[in-house]
Amino acid sequence: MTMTHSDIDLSAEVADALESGKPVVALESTIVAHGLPRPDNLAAGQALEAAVREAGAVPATIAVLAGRICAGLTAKQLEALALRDGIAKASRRDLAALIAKKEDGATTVAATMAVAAMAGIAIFATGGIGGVHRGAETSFDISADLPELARSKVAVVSAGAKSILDLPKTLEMLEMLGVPVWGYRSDAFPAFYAPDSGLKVDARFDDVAELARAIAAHRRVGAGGMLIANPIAAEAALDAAAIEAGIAAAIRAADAAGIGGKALTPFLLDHINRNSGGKSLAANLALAVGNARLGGTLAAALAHS
Ligand code: PSU
Ligand code: MN
Repeated sequence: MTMTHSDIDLSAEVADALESGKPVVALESTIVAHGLPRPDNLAAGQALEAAVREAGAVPATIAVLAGRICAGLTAKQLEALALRDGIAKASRRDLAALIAKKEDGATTVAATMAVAAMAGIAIFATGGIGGVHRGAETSFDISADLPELARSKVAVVSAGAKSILDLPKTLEMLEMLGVPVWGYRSDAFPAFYAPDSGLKVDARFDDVAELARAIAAHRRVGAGGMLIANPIAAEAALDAAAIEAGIAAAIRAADAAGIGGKALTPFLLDHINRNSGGKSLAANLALAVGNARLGGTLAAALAHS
């Protein structure tokens, strides 16, 4: 019998999978509620779950609903998250207040990792992680995703991070925090819409079984999580210079509007999406689905190892 956490409601399917050792992949809800525009965000949430299933694993989308942490949402719950206005963005530190006030929250990478670790889910797939923002040397704006990667024993499959962030500083912090950054079939750390940021991963894995063995080994000898970098497929990638102009414009608009704190990342993502004529959205969907598929494949390999 799997011991469940008293604040977490597992769906029947997720509970059954965890109990019987079947592969499970955690998915975040901030990407649905705050990372992608309506109505595509709902289709994206559904596509992520479908990709995990096609890879042979059970999806556990995580969110806080009326003060209960839910792992595994019904179709209706996912729909409400995607289509409702004003749902809170919940990082690790926000979970307790939402529980006490019986409120709703969409979980970020940090909060989703925390919940996955509590529920015993080893693999989590998303689009891109938060990190060190550009200008952090004066703003001190560094995502709680980075310390969470050092803390929770969860492998996070992502396409790297968007260059709304300072990618070299983000990788420096991951090194400092002892978080391995592993490339799936890539030597390069990807830059979300583009497969190569010009920066390197710590180790490259071409074989899923070998990568699953590394995850299992880090769970034994490491202290926290791992970042698996899965570059966007070449046919879905965008021109790096064109996307950089959109990112720079988004950062200027945020500066001009005085946007900071937890509102900054959603503001930048929305600005980029609105100004890219649908191209960034298609790429975002493609890379996130690719990550969900790899997450499912990895979870299956881990379960059978
Ligand atoms: N980057 C993306 N898409 C996203 C996010 C980041 O390309 O949806 C979301 C994730 O949920 C991530 C969060 O955990 O933004 C980071 O927010 P902050 O920078 O406030 O920590
Ligand atoms: Mn921040």
